[in-house]
Amino acid sequence: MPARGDRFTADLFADPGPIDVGLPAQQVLAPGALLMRGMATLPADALFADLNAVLSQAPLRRMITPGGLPMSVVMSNCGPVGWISDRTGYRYESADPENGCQWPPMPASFRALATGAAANAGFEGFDPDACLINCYVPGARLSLHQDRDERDFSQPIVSVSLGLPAVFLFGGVARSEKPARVTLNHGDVIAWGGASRLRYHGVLALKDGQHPLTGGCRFNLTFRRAR
Ligand code: MD6
Ligand code: FE
Repeated sequence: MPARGDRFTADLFADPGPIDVGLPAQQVLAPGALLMRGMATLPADALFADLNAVLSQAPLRRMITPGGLPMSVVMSNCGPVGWISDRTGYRYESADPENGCQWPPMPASFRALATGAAANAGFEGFDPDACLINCYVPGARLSLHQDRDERDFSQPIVSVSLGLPAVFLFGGVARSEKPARVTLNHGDVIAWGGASRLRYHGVLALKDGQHPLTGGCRFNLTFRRAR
């Protein structure tokens, strides 16, 4: 005759079956590089509204590489300085070359997310002066590169993904190192610096899709301390 407690005991230790634990909230990609899944999901609507206001002042445009090729990603900037590329090279400029005006101010929503993400990743006091806005439509890609146009490599970079997913290539500090592939989804944020600051990285050609917030494209915001 079973004792009264057995029923409880059986339930307590019963196999609950498969549980969907989802993706890990945070993932160290390499020393100094932290992926924070979904960190920008909650503020995404506000970020996107602010993004559209910025783009009404400084529209997306196709920049030309120093080699003379048009980039497939269209870009703009906000903040005190903006990253540009043309036949004479890559650099930061305080004025938009399209209209000679200062780049639009960095929205408070952008800054708060960037500094919060940096602090969470161990980069306290990050004070970005540039936000590069990248827009990918299907087929657009970014070839393997290092971000090295900034003055102080002790400062991290914070990257925010909005809209369609993309496959991010995360390489080593040598171009020859085979990059890892990391899918970046809507709301994902990466902070990277330290030993990872000069890692090669890129984005594979965007796949077709529709996202409820951004439609048929992916936006990436990268925050830097350029000067
Ligand atoms: C992108 N990101 O995700 C392009 N650079 O669309 C970058 O080039 C990048 O995500 C430096 C740090 C993080 C990044
Ligand atoms: Fe980059």
